Amino acid sequence: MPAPFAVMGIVNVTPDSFSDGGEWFGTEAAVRHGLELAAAGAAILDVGGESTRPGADPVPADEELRRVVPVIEALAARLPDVVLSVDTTKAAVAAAALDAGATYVNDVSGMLLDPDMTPLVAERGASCCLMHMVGDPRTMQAQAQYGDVVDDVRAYLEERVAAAVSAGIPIERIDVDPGIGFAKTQEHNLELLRRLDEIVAIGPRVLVGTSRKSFLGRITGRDDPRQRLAGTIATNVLALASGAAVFRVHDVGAVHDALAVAAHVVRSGPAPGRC
Ligand code: HH2
Repeated sequence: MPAPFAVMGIVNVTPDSFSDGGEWFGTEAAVRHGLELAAAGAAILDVGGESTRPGADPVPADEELRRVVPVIEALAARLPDVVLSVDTTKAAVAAAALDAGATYVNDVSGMLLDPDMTPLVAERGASCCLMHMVGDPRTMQAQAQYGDVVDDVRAYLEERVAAAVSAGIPIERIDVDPGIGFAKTQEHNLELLRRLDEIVAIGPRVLVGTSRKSFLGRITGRDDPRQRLAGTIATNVLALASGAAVFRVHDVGAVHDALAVAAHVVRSGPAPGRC
């Protein structure tokens, strides 16, 4: 039986990502890291060339392309069974990544920042993740204001899914993500995880990205993001129990094994579809 979850390994080709900025900034190091993550159990590799941490400066499209395209090309040649995702909000970057071998577009703006993104994903038959965020990474934390955060995120994602489907993206190719840490306070993040089943009820596969994020450090007192693996595992296991299916993480091996064990306890039915 295939795993009832997919681990998405993070390959940040950036100098400034919040937890591993600069570690894999260079084609060779990033490709080596991607190969290691695949060997550790990643079914999807998410290659990004622009940090989305709060306050991050935007990266011009040509620079983002220069970072991600050679990495995706090399990984596609070496890993035919791994889904390659590009983490971008720019259609030009997504188009070049799809040409280079990616088949999945992870757009933290829910395909709202670039009007060319939805038609591109539809035309190219790609899969995608629609994430909830308000504003952009420079401004988002000031916009963490909701009536009921779960109701508001759910309504937003339902609207983005409907727009994507009406533009021609089949629903089976869409994942949704509540956007942990994006325009959210500590309590918003915890409430979304507590009531994740309400996001799962929207229908598409749910992706969660809690890996090493600051809300974990606020609870555990771990200031160094690399010290937040235990918190990452706890949140991913709880999310699996609530019905999430895709887990975006830095520490693939440990999270994969934790999810594999948890899945044997919480799920006995068939896998929820593609990776
Ligand atoms: N989080 C980050 C980036 N992309 N995509 C999705 N779908 N969901 C997430 O939660 C998510 C995401 C932030 O993490 P990271 O890539 O490690 O940091 P940075 O944006 O600083 O590169």
